[in-house]
Amino acid sequence: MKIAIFSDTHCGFKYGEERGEDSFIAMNEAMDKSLDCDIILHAGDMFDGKVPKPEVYSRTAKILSRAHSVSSNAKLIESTKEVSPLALRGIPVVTIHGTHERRSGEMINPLQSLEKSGLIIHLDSSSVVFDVNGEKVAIHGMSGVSEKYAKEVLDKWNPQPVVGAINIFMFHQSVEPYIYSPLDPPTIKLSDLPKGFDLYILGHIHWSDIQNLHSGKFLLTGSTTPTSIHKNEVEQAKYIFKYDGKEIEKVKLENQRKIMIEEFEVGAGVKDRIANFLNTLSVENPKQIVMIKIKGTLPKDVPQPNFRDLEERYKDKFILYINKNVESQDFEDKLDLIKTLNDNRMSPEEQGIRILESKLGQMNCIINPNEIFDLLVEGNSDMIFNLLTGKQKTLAMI
Ligand SMILES: [Mn+2]
Repeated sequence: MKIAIFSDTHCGFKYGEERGEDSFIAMNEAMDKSLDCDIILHAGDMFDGKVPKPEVYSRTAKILSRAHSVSSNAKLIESTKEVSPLALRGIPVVTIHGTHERRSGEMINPLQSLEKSGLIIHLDSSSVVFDVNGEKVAIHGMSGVSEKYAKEVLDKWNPQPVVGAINIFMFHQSVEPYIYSPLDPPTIKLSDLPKGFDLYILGHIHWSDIQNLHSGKFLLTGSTTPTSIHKNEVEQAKYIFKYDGKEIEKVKLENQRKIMIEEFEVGAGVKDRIANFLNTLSVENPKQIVMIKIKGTLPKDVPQPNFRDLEERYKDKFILYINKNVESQDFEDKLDLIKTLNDNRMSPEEQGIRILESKLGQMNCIINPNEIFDLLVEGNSDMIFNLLTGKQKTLAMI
């Protein structure tokens, strides 16, 4: 048997923007490389959003439907949930939903919707068993839940390995030491995972890793495309994985942008130093993602330097982010802000204004945050964008 595994395709990430095609290119390549397998597993965050645009949904559906046009030796023999025969055409695609797709209560998430269209099997604390050329493989899937309930949900479900089968446990959470956000700490440790499975597959975290766990193997799939970029992702390629019941093979995804992260100390000549560095980089196709992180702190009365002209000057050569989307310092600031907000017990509106105020302050913006906040609440984002970029000078409607 051969099982293809990938995850965190984030279809629709930055849709309509310069990187808007990247998620589809990567998922298409992942699908290309999976078509010689009997089953395809997707460990969550197929979509970047809970309610994907029809354009995003249909393009994702089209990629998935390619699995149905190729024959597979996998036959469903047992299941703890109802499976549509439509989902068993060609290579079955077995999925769980992730944090990006989770919706509350009775609301239908996009993976449940794909399942109703007969494109996938969606596991949510449920299991399916296939026969592949006389070998049995059982796939047990726990879709993403709030971290604080993860342990409880797992304990309540209490999945049991199927005797005589290769058993795969697939889930989408933070697990010590694979943590997405210190604001949302895990309740599951690796050692809490149920024993007796041959392969544990974890989505959610966007870099990849393989290690031994209990008497089986543990695979952190990583994403097929970078979203908020962690430094571990810069140091490794993106992969899909193929599992034969014993070994995990890594298959590298080729159509990826190079990513570069570079740090600079704030202070005199920082813009020249960044420009000198950018001039040493090669211009690639597709463009490299270059993340510049400005370190250090300025005295309170010195305004933050503005890097928009640099971004403008290099926009044809790189996808350039200066002091944006970089974790650590930026992230710690947010952490502090959220702690302060919690301590001060402000209303959501006050909290929103406070966050906006701090962002505008960083951009040297002189516009009153209260006024912009009201425009935001009204959904008048075009006008705000024009104000912030200087295209519009007053708050009067144009
Ligand atoms: Mn993800």
